[in-house]
Amino acid sequence: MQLNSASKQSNGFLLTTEPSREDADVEISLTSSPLPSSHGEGKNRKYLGQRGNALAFQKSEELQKTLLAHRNERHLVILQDFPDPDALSCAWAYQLIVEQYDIKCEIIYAGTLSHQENIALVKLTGLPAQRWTSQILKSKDLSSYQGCILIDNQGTTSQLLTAVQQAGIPLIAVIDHHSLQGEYKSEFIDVRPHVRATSTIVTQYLQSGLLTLDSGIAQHVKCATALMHGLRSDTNRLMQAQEEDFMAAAYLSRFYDAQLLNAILQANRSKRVMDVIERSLKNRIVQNNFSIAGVGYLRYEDRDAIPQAADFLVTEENVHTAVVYGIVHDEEELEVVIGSLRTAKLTLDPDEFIKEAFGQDSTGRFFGGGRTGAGGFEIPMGFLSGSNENSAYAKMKWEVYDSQIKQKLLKLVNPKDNPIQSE
Ligand SMILES: [Mn+2]
Repeated sequence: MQLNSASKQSNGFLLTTEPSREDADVEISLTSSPLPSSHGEGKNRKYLGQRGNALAFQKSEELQKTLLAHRNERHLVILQDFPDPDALSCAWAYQLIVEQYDIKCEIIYAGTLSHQENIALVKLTGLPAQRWTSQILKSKDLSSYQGCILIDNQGTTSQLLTAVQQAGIPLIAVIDHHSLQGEYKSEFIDVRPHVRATSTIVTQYLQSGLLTLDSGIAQHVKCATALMHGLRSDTNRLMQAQEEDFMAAAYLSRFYDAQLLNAILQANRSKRVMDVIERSLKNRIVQNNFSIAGVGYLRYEDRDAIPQAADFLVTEENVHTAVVYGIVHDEEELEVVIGSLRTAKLTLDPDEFIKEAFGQDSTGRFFGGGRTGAGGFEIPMGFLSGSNENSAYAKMKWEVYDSQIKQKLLKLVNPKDNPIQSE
């Protein structure tokens, strides 16, 4: 129980609640605060005493209040179906934070850990995330949970949220850095699209006292390492990191295990992932600095090959944006078109681009979205799923989707094909 360390800081919070996001550029020197600082909190303040801190403090205080109101409960942290290091590490840190409030939370995802680095991250750190397939979901008594939390996603990329909401489990918190995807009835919302990684947001919670990291505790060291990995992976190895992200990384550098991080990063790609990258290279078309590649069918567990192929295609000279997509199928003949966008063009907003290219489904839900530098989309194939025993049929089906997606993308890529911009 370390509640007091957080509550002692409430004076510090109050000092900084007036400036809002617009004042993020104003430097606030928290270190000159005359308030008493015990337990080395003064040091923590120094790290946060830069731009963006006011909002971070305010949100940490709000989160603390929310957690106090939910003591002794059981919660579910829902991650995207294919969780990335940013999501996994933040969920873990969140779990450690709420433990202090006697809240038990389980970290769940519906899909699979696809990227070799994610598998290594979970194995090497013992990260407590659980895969809930539809069968497992059915076997669970959801009435034993009093709340759910979305971290590094807003439910649009998770199959689990619908079931959880149907069970009447209220949304307690949304913590994310993707653009706001809709209106949420959540007690606590911290969605900051200008921050490059959710790991930065969660590290700021740690810095403001919601959990005092201790390098003597192995779990803390592993969690800090996971957060460092999450932060690096969402900022293209810090190359797209901004001051706030660097400040968070600087703080984590006091606790993380560099050797462990290195071991996670050493994980090799599988042959099948290499094959998808090869297909993306062969199939790509380059127009107006966009590289577009359909890679055909791939297995569910190799899904992460798509963003990895996009990461690779965007490195070609004269290419600023890459889009790679394919039809991903699971064991049960369920098929979905999945695509990834990577861009180095600062003026291209992946969220806007994907929403404009693919639009919405019949319920008004967009097929995808994005964050700085990256985006993704998922188009369910519904009635057309499966029945690929006949290879001519499978080929035809792929060609239809391939042409349709290309047309939609090329409308935006070639201004001459864009009726809005012609003449
Ligand atoms: Mn993220």
